[in-house]
Amino acid sequence: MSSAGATAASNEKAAVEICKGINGLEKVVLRDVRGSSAEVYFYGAHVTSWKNEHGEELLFVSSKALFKPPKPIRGGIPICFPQFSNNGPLEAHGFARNRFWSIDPSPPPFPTTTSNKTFVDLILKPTEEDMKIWPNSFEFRLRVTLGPAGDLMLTSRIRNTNSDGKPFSFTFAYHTYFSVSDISEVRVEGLETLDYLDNLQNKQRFTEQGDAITFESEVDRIYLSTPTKIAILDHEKKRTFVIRKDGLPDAVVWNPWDKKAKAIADLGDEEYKYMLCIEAAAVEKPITLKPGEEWKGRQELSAVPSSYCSGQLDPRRVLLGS
Ligand code: TA6
Repeated sequence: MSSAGATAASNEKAAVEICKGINGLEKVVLRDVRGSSAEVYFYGAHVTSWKNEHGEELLFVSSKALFKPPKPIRGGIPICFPQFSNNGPLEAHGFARNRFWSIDPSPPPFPTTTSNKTFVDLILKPTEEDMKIWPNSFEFRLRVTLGPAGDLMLTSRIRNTNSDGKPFSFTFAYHTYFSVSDISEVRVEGLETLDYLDNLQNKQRFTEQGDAITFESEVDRIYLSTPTKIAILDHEKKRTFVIRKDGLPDAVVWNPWDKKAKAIADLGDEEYKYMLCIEAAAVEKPITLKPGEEWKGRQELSAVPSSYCSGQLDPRRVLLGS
C-alpha cells in the first residue's frame, strides 16, 4: 500500500510524490511499478494527467489551460460540486474545482483492498467565505487510486456535518476530458435508446435513436439513468476507454465543436478535435443528505487496447464483459 501519508522510504517516494507543478502549484504524482502514472493538483483536487504503462497520456488538457486560481484548469478531471453547470445560484459547476484541498490526515477505512494500489486521500471543508455562498458544513473526501492494471479510480465521500440539523442537496459530476485521436472518428457505446436533456435546446428531453453516439457538431447532453458502464471507442488509437460508475446515475456528453471552442479563451481553436467529455454525474435528481449522512460516488476509468482483429473492439463484449 502506498499513500501520501508516509513517504519516508525511497521506494515509497517513487510511488507517491508531492512536488511543485505548473506555476508552482503543488501536486501529487502517483506511479505504479508497471509504468502507469497519474497527477493530482491540490488546486481543485484536479487530476491533470493519467498515463498508461507506455507513458501515453490518456486525458486531454488544453495547451491554453490556466493553472491560475480562481480559474479552473481546462482539461483533466474537474470536480463539479455542489452544483453541476448552471443548475443553481452558484458559479458554473460549483466551487470545489477552484478551491485548495489538503491531504486527508485520517481517512475513514476504505471498503476495498488497497494492498497493490497507489493512492492519495484529499479533503475539502468549506471556508467561512464558502459558507456565505453555500451555507452548509460538509466534509468532501476524495481518494484517487492508480490500480495495478493502470486503471484510475476516483472515489468521493461527502458527509453533511451541519450542526443545525439542516439537510442539504447537491448535484455532482466528474467532468472528465478524454484524449481522443479525432473526435469525428470516435464512438460512444452504452447510451443507446436512453433519454437525455439537451443543453443546446433549453434542456428539452429527447430519446437517443442511434446505436452509438458519433460526433459531427456541438454536443451538450445529460443522459439520464444510464448503465454503470460506458465505452469510448477510438479506432485510430486502437483504444477503448471504459468508464464504470457507482452512485452517479447520469452521464454528460460534451464537445464544444469549432464555434464554441473559439469562444472559450482557455481552449485552443482546433483542440475540440482531440477531446471528449464523458462525465459520470448526478444531475437530474439532486442528492440530499441529512446531518451525519454520507454519499459515495465512484468512477473507474480503464483504457484497453482494442483492434478489430482481436475482436475486442466489439462494444457488446466491452460493455457486457466483466
Ligand atoms: O459539462 C458540459 C458543460 O456544462 C457545458 O455546458 C460547458 O459549459 C462545459 O461544461 C464547460 O464548462 P466550463 O464551466 O468548464 O467552461
